[in-house]
Amino acid sequence: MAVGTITQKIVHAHYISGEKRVGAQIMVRIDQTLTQDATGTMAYLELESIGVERVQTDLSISYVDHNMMQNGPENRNDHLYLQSVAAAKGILFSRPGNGICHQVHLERFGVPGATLLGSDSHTPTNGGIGMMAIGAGGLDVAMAMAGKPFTMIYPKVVGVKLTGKLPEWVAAKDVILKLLEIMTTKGNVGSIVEYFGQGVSTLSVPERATITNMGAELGVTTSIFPSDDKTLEFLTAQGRKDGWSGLKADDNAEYDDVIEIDLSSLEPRAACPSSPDNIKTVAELRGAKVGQVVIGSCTNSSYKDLMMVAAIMKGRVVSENLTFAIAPGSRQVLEMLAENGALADLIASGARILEAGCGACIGQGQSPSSDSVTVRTFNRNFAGRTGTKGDQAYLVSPETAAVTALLGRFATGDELGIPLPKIPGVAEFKIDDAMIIQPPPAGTSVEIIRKPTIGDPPSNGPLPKNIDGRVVIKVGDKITTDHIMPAGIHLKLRSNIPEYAKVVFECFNKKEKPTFAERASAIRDSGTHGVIVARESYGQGSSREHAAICPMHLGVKVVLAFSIERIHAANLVNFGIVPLLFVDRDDCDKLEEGAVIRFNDIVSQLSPAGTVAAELADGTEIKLKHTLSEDDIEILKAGGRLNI
Ligand code: MIC
Ligand code: SF4
Repeated sequence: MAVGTITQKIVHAHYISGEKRVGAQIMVRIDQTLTQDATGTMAYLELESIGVERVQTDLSISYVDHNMMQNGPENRNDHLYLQSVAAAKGILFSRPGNGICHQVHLERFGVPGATLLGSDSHTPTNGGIGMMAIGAGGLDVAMAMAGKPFTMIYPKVVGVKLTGKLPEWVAAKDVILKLLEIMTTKGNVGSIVEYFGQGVSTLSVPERATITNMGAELGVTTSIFPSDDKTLEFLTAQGRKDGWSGLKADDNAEYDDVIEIDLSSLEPRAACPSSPDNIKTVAELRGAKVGQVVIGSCTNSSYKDLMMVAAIMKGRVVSENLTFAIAPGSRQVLEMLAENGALADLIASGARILEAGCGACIGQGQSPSSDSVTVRTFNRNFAGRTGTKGDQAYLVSPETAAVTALLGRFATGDELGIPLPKIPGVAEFKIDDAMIIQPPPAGTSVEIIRKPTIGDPPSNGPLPKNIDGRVVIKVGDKITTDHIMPAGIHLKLRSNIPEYAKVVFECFNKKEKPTFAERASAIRDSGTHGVIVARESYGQGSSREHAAICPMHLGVKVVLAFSIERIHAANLVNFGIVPLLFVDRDDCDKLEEGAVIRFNDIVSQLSPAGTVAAELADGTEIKLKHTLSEDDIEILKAGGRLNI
C-alpha cells in the first residue's frame, strides 16, 4: 500500500471511519461543496427534503454555468430557485455570467490540502492547487452540505512521475491525452492519480488544472498535484496568499503504481471520435479537413490558454472553410482579455465570442454540420454530445486548435512558421467578486422562489420483495451518462423529472418501435420491473444523477453489467436501483431485450460481499455479484437514500 503520498495526507487528515485498506469504504469530512445549475436544482430540492436549515461546511457555493441559453422560461426559473435557496441555506451564489464552476472555484475559493465535493464530474480540476476535489451525485453533495461525511473507496494511489519540460507547441492537454492513452477510460475505479517529479515545477497552476480536470475521463476518484511555489504564485496573484500552505509527498513516498511521463518527449495529440482515450498524434491527422474549431470548457479556457490563442491569431484571420468560436472560462478571464486588448485581437481574427460558461461543451449551441470534423479544446467527445448525430469531435490543446483554425485543417504549430508566443505570468489577476452573492446572516427570512417548472424532489417506493424483471434495453461497452440522459437542448428539463424521463436512452430509440421511456413505462404499468443490461464501464462520464433518477421514475429496478463506473454506481444506489455485476460474462448473452429475469426475495438475498441468484424464463439460474456495503443495502431496501 502507498505511504507518505499527498493523497494519504489529505485522506488521513479528513478521515472519520472505516478500514484504511485499498478498496475498503471509508468516510471522510468534506470542507467545501460546489454545485452547478444542471445538477444543482435536484441537489437543493434534495437538501430541502432532508430538512437542513443551514449548510454545515466551511464553504458551499452554487454556480450557474451550464443552462445559459434561456430558450424558454425553464433556465431562468432554475436560476431564480437556485439563488433564493442559496440565500436561505447559507450558500454563496455565483451568478450567470461569472463563469464555469471549476475555473471560478480555482481562481477564488480552492484551498490546498482541503476537501471539495462537487456535483459535477470535473470537480477534480481543483486538484491543480493541491485540493482533494471529488465529483459526486447531487444527493451525496446535499448530504455533505448537511454536514454528513462522504463515503469513498480508500484509494489506490497511482503516482505519475513527470520529468523534463514541455517542448514548444506541446501543452498540458497533451500530457493528459498521453495519460489517457496509457490508462484509458476503463478499469481505474477507486484510484487517485498523484503527480510528482521534477517536471511538476515546470507547470503553472492553470496547466496543472487542465490535467486534473481531464483526469475525470480516466474514471479515477480524483487527481492531485503538490502545492508548491507555483501554487503560492497563483494564489498570490489571486489575492489569496493567506490560503496557501505547502503540500508534497514525503521524499521516500511509495505509490501503488508508478507511470513515468517525460514531458520533453511529448508531441501534440488529439482524442479522436468518440472517446477521450482514442488518441492519435496531430501529426498522424495532419492535413485532414476541419469544419469547426471551438475553444473553451473547464479544461482549457484559462487566462493563459486564451492569451496564447489570441497571440497566435493576432493579425491573422481564420480559414474561410470553418467557423471558430471561443467561450472564456470565467468573467475574470474575459475582463482581463478585454482590458489588455487580446479580446479585440480574437474578434478581429473572426472568432465568435460566446459567454463565459459551458456552452458548446454541453451541447448548448455550436453543433457542427453533418459529416464534418469539429476540433475542440474540451474534455469529452462522446457520440452526439455536440448535438449532431454522427458527430466527429476531436479534442486538442488550445495551441493546436488555434493553428488548425487558421489553416482549416489539422496542423501543428511548426507549420505556421512562427515561434510559440511567450505569455508572461500574471502577477495580479483582476479581482472582482461582485457577481458572487454572499448569503444573508442565519435567521434572515428568505422566500424560496419556485416557478411552475421547478418540480418535486424525486420519490420512490421501497424495493419490492420479488423483482419480476423484464430487460428494457441491452447496450454495449462504455455507455456514458450522455447516452443515458442526453444534455444539450434537453438540459432545461433538469428540474422536471417526468418530462426529462421521456428522453432516457434517446440515442438508441428507433422510429419504428416504442421509445425506451414507452417500453419501460409499459413494463412498470403492468406491475413488472424494468432491467437495464450493459457490458463494461456502464455510466462513464458525468455525475448527473438524472441518469439514475429518470430510469427510476420509469420503474427500472436493476442494472446488470460487467462493470459500473463509480459516480453512477453511487447514484443508482442513492435512488434505489440495484447495481449488479455478472459473475459469468457469458450469461449476458442469455439476456436480450424483452427477456424475463426474476430475483426472488431480493431483499434477503442482498448481503455485503454476497452473490445474488436470478432465474431466467426457462428456469435456469444465473449468479450476479456486487460491491454494496451494508449501508448501501439499507438504502436500496428503503428505495433510495431520501427515504432514509
Ligand atoms: C458534463 O461535463 O457532462 C457535465 C454536464 O458537466 C456533467 C454534469 C451534468 O450532467 O450536469 C458532469 O460532468 O458531471
Ligand atoms: Fe461544463 Fe463542459 Fe466542464 Fe462539464 S465539462 S463542467 S459541461 S465546461
